[in-house]
Amino acid sequence: MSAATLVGDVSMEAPSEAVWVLAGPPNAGKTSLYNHLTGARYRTVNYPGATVDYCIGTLAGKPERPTLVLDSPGIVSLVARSDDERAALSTLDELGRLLPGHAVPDVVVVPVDASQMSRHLVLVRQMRRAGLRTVVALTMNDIARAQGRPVDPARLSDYLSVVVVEVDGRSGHGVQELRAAVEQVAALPATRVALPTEFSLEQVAEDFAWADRIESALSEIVKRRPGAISTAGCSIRWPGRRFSFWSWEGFSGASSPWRPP
Ligand SMILES: Nc1nc2c(ncn2[C@@H]2O[C@H](COP(=O)(O)OP(=O)(O)O)[C@@H](O)[C@H]2O)c(=O)[nH]1
Ligand SMILES: [Mg+2]
Repeated sequence: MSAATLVGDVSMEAPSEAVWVLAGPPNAGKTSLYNHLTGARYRTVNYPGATVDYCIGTLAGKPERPTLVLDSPGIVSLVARSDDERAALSTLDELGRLLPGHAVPDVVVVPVDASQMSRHLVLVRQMRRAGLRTVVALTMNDIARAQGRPVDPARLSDYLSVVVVEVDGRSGHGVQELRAAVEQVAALPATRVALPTEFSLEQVAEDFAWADRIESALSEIVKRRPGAISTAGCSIRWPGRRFSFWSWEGFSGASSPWRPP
């Protein structure tokens, strides 16, 4: 069997299928979401030239468009530091090597751990900058809530200009809403994807400062208005309504979409 061949009954020859890739830091909740989205059915797949295994399965239920869901190994940034990370990142810009007919994922679902926001947000920013269609699944908000600093998904969505859906990776609460949001984003026109090959120190510093500002702004809101944040369900900012989802202008530097609450 060639390295790119999927094991089992998942077809490789259906380019009409959508592909959603779960990508993000280790322990952010990727596999938990994968299990909820696919009904925990999976096949393993091996990226050509690498020893990294992925889980791949089909979106459970009866989606309008048949959809493959891919659970990839953890990454902390879009510039690889190891072979495993390089292989994981290949699913974002060289997906065709794994799934012929698919150049890039239709949507990248990024779990963001609400209890460790700033590191995780930097990755989301890099993904947006790379042109990837991204939806944030806000996980671990139960932990952030227990720590007295829950994250308001609606406000986070405003700051990021990305659709944000709160989910609980253990119970699956919010996964139906996540799925609906991802389907909407998947229907948007594709953009050119270009992953960075390196980062300048200035860029990294600026990205972290940006993420810290968002984290501080979110916790300021909790301090000023304790109990004001909706803690149930999810919040979705549908593309095109509150922001121009795919326009990147002003997404970095002085004209960042971040604004104080
Ligand atoms: N408290 C809490 N735990 C979660 C949540 N989502 C996932 N977990 C747990 O976090 C751990 C890491 O999750 P996993 O899906 O394996 O993360 P991955 O490394 O990104 O694939 C597991 O023990 C999950 O049960 C969540 O929303 N809240
Ligand atoms: Mg995992």
